[in-house]
Amino acid sequence: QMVSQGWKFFRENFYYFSHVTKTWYSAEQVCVSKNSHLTSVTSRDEQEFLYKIAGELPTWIGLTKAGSEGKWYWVDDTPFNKDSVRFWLPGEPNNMGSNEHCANIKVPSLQSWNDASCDNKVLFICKRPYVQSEL
Ligand code: 2F8
Ligand code: CA
Repeated sequence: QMVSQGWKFFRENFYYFSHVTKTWYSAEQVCVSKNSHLTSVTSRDEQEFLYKIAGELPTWIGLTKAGSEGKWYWVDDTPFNKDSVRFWLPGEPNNMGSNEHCANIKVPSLQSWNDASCDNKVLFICKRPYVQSEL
C-alpha cells in the first residue's frame, strides 16, 4: 500500500522533505496529518543527513519555545536538555526582534540552526518512526 511513498529512510525513521512553504505551525499540522511531527535532531549523523538534503533553503525543524521562560523543546516530545545535541549557527539563537520562537536549518552546514519568526513560510521536514512491517 506504499505508505512510505515520498519518504526517505534513515536510521529507524522516515523523513518527508516538503516542496511547499508553510508557517511553522501549519507545517506541524501537515506533519500530524501524515502521522508524524516536524523533525527532531538527536545526533550529528541525523543533522548531517538533514542539512545535506535541505540544501540552501531554510527548512523548519520541530524545535520551538514554550512558556513564560521561552524554553526550547522538540514538538515530537524528544527531550531537549543539557545533554541534547544542538547545531545553532554561530550567534544563534538571537531572538531578533524578540519574535523568533521557531528553529530552522538555514544553511547546508553542521552548525546551521537559526531561530526565526514562526510566521515565516519556509520548507519543512516531517519525521516518523519506522514501524515493523512497512518499508
Ligand atoms: O544575521 C542573522 C539573522 O539573519 C536574519 O535576520 C536578518 C534572520 N531572520 C530570518 O531568518 C527571518 C535572523 O533570524 C538571524 O538571526
Ligand atoms: Ca535568529
